[in-house]
Amino acid sequence: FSTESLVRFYQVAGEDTTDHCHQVLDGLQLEQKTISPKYFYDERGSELFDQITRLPEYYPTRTEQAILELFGAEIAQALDSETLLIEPGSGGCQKVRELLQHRFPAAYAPIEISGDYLKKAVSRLSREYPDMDIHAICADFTTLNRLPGELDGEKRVAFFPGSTIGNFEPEKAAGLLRNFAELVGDDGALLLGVDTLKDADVLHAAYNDAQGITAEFNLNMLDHLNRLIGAEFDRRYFHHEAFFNETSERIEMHLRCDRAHSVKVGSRTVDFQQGETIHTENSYKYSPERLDQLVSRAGFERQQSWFDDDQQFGFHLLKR
Ligand code: AVJ
Repeated sequence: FSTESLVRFYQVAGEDTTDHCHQVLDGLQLEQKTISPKYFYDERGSELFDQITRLPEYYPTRTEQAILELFGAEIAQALDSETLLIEPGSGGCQKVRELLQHRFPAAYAPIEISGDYLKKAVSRLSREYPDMDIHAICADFTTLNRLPGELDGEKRVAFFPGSTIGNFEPEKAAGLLRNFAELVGDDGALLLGVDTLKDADVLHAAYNDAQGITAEFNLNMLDHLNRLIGAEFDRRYFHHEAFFNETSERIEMHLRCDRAHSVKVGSRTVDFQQGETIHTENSYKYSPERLDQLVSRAGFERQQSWFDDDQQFGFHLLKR
């Protein structure tokens, strides 16, 4: 008799050619300068994102939470035949608790790139859910396409909340979902949390909050890169911009340069014109039609959906 569940750790060696300096320089060489949103998230960035999720204007996180609170039991029931729940990018394993409390699933496999974060989250979970097996996988979920062999026999469902899928351009988003399809196998499923296409003013406000936290989050990327790759960005020469791109149905975040100057990045110098921008993030908002397009491109079928009353956010159960 044990009061802690069985925990296994898997360290999946990534192609650690993640040379951040080269990646960043490649993006700054483009006609439209671009830096990946993954560089938002140093410790300060994660803290700022946490603050964003509690802002009055930022509806996605609290709406998603409300849907899980309202329909968690029903969702867990719909997934009842699955035995293993996989969560790519699980972070602190907070959201999944809304499913776990309904005694689902028998086994949980969080996939998280930060090993320390993963270990802490999992040791807490194992005490709270002593009956559940935990397979903690330390890996980059964007490149992981198979699970440790011993998990092959389980019937698998992936959980991908937070509208993280919205960060990926349509082609990449379909590729990522196809990757998840491989992870869950032929009779597997995917529970996907997606932000809905809605009134442009509501979207605009969510990314231009009155307290300026989103602006700080955006600018913090420059400080992060200064530390990470020894760049010499001066944040005083840039300001936050976020707008809804109607054609692409996405929020775009940019850092706009207020005066011409040059920035040392590693061994190179990057020139900035006054008024040009660094594109730091896309956040796609999905209409039902666009979502179904994406889902079918990835080889899934939408089986069931759960929304809040205003259809601001949705969870979608996708089957192969
Ligand atoms: C974590 C990608 C879902 O796109 O809304 C919040 C990130 N950026 N405010 C989003 C974010 C600016 C967020 N996601």
